[in-house]
Amino acid sequence: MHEAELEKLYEEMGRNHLKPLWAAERSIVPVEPQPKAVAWLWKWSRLYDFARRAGEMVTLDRGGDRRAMGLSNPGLGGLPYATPTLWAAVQWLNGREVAPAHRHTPQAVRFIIEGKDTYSTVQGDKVYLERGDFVINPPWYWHDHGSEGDTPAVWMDGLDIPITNYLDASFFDLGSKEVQDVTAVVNGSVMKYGYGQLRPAWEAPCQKYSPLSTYKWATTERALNNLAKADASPFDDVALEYTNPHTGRPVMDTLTAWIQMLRPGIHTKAHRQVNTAVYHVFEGRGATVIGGVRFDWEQGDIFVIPTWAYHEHINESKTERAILFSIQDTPILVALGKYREEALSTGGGHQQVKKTFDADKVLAHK
Ligand code: 1HN
Repeated sequence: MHEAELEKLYEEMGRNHLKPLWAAERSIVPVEPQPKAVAWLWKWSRLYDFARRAGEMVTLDRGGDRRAMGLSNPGLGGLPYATPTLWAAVQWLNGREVAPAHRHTPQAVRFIIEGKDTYSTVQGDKVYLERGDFVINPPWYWHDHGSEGDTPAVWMDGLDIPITNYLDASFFDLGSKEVQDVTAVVNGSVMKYGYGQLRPAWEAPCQKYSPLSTYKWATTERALNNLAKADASPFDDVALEYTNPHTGRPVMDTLTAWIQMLRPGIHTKAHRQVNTAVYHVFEGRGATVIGGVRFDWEQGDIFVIPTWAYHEHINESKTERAILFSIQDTPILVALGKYREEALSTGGGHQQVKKTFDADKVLAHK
């Protein structure tokens, strides 16, 4: 009698759009995160080939104005997102091509993989880009890109599109000018603000967004080499976060970016965090063990670390460094009071490797 009455109660509640917590409490408030996104790796050879073919076949116009190929995490049911909070892509720009000016509320960063005679103009600040440069694009800032030479440019984009759409906060403005007016001297923000510990004396500090639109590779590499001589993290080896030099804070409210060097012979300790990350292998080869699965990587590959998964990095080369660029959603978790991290306490800080990742084999099993 009791069972049937209870069923009836739940059924009536359902018809009135009510859901009893007690009947599904652990799925509504899990004991720990139950991420749907999975650890994954995309090989550069394939990413590059697809992007190059799109470069031959797809023209840029004001309807589709960026040739960006988004990474779609196989755990997210076909959504075009790398993680629940991060959109990441490989973007291809042909020589002598322009990606026209527009602006939007999603916040963006770019990391240049290949580029010669390529520029980005962000809110009137035109900066020429080279391999290893890092570019920021605050929300609602105008931006256009162009290639003035004959060679293509390729970069990785990171945007907070998933969280912007979750919050129903996306706005996009195509504007009327294909190319923005350049309002400062070319490479101006790098020359003015590229020496983080020194600031033009007559200006106030930039509190909200970094005054520097492009972080040049030469400066980044010098910082990595010097940090390697002074200190390193047991979990991430020689790791640097890109910051607003005037505040020390991450460059965006919703995402941050790191550059890290794994020195020859390094095997870091495992830890896990409540955040998600998309890594691009800028240089070298090595492996990252994520949740007990070994992901071998080489230059250009892109891989995802989902939330709350133990991960550790390995560079087995005796002579060559490996360099990883990553975007991470940590600022959102920190701002909302939900960030946690934990070191692996067993196995001397190292995970047991249960298998090696092979995208084609995983797909074959499906
Ligand atoms: C965008 O403006 C860029 O400027 C890249 O390079 C990716 C994805 C969605 C909307 C705007 C870019 C984008 C984007």
